Amino acid sequence: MISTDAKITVISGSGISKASGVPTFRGTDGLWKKYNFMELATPQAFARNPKLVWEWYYWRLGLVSQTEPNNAHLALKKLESSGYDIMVLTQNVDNLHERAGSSKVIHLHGEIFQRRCIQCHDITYWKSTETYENPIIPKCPKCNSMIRPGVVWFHETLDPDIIQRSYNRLHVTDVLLIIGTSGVIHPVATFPYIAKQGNENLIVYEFNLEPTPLSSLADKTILGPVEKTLPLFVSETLDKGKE
Ligand code: BJW
Ligand code: ZN
Repeated sequence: MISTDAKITVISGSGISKASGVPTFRGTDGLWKKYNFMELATPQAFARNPKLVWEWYYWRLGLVSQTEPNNAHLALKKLESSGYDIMVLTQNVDNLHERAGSSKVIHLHGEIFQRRCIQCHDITYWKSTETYENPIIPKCPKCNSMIRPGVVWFHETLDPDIIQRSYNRLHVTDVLLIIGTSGVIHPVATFPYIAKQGNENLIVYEFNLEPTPLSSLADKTILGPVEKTLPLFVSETLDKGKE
């Protein structure tokens, strides 16, 4: 039972978007089985071969733009609509939480629809009419330098303001839902430990197909596809709230 005045924080990963058709990173059908992250998801890779990196991102932009939120994203929105204070800290670069209607979403690893100039750091977004069929390297309209995807690659630090806002929330959270993440990428892998520090009453639920390194910290790991397990969990939570 989750009290109706509880602050709920979600840490989500690519597993929540799998049923929408967005590939995960690790595992047998993950992106890193097919693609080498050292050649595609590091600043060094972009400096070496920006065209290759952009080709990969155009492919993913096309893919993500065709997807819809699934029942797991919608279940989180249902919790919010029922009056819960819920904040989503997502590692995902897709916008499926927002499209499902969640209003408090922090993108820890950036956003795939965001573009950033490597020189003047001007931020722009892809147009909703874009078809991603012509993978040219975009140029900044302000300074004519190369534009890069607005995501966080390996070896890059997360935005300090985003880290601070996440910490502030983790320190006051009552319930933590860890959803569809392998829990191996730092610094996000440490977030559940930060939430636990000095917060003995914190309740942690994990949703995944399989146990992860974070399972030992969770009060309960709910195994199974999150697009099925989370709607069930939310319905039970809301039903109990009414009793
Ligand atoms: C389902 C499901 C279903 C499937 N239902 N479940 C400290 C210690 C050790 C290493 C480091 C450290 N600090 C930094 C590092 C290095 C590195 C790191 O962590 N490496 C690890 C390999 C150890 N970290 C970094 O580089 C970070 N930067 C940093 O810390 O800066 C400081 C620094 C500066 C200079 C030098 C060194 C450090 C940045 C990390 C950025 C990660 N970027 C990516 C790409 C984003 C852009 C893009 O998308 O294009 O982010 S990598 C990729 O992994 C992506 C994800 O957000 C992230 C996490 O993956 P996620 O979401 O967990 O997906 P999977 O595939 O791993 O897991 C899916 C899960 O879902 C699985 O468990 C499935 O079972 C489950 N699942 N279907 C339920 N239907
Ligand atoms: Zn510029």
